[in-house]
Amino acid sequence: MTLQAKPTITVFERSPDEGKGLARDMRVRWALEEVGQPYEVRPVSFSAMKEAAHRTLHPFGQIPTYEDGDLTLFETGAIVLHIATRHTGLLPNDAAARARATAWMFAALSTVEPPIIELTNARILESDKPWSAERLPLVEERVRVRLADLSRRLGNANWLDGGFSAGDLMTADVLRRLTRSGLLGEFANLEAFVARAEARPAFKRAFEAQRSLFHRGGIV
Ligand code: GTB
Repeated sequence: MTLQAKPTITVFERSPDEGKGLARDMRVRWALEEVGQPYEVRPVSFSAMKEAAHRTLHPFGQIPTYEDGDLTLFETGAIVLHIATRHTGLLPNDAAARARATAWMFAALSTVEPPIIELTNARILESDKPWSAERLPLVEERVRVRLADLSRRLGNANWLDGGFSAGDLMTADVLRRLTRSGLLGEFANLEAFVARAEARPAFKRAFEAQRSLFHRGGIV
């Protein structure tokens, strides 16, 4: 495999979150910053995302994608795991601890994130439906159940399993989506966990990079 100097990621040309770092390129940027790997960014419009050229990179016509030499990846779990595996800094050396950190990545994506996405859908996409007000408390409760379990496991620890890992990065990024919902505020240790993650210099660099892209109007 030939590797180019810098990997390239695709991002929203103009993110609907207006620079709040809520789109999923944020976790990839953050992982790259944590390991000190410089990267290029290729902004993609909503229409270009659905065209054949982009679909060769991403079968579902979404962002982000990751290209490094002849390797192309989609799905942020796979991308962050690839970055964490190829560099030091995001996964422990001990094999068992490494496997547990990976389990937290999967937990973030397949156990914690789905009800949070469902909540966003319920609040935004379904708000005009006649059944929306009745359904919303059910969806909120599903999020609350996950947060309560996560909060119990985290307890007073700084991170989920020892030192900061890709599992914490993924979990914190997933939880960030909730900061304006009020739900995260019900769990003081999770709120502190997200604040601790956002205080990391790598997070700040990644956040600023995506924010400045939005404020420059998507043109790099
Ligand atoms: N499972 C995939 C992954 O983890 O990589 C999900 C990728 C995904 O959902 N990508 C979204 C996308 O490309 C952007 S992040 N959507 C366009 C489409 O499907 O046509 C989701 C997102 C979008 C907007 C906000 N926001 O405005 O706050 C937050 C998150």
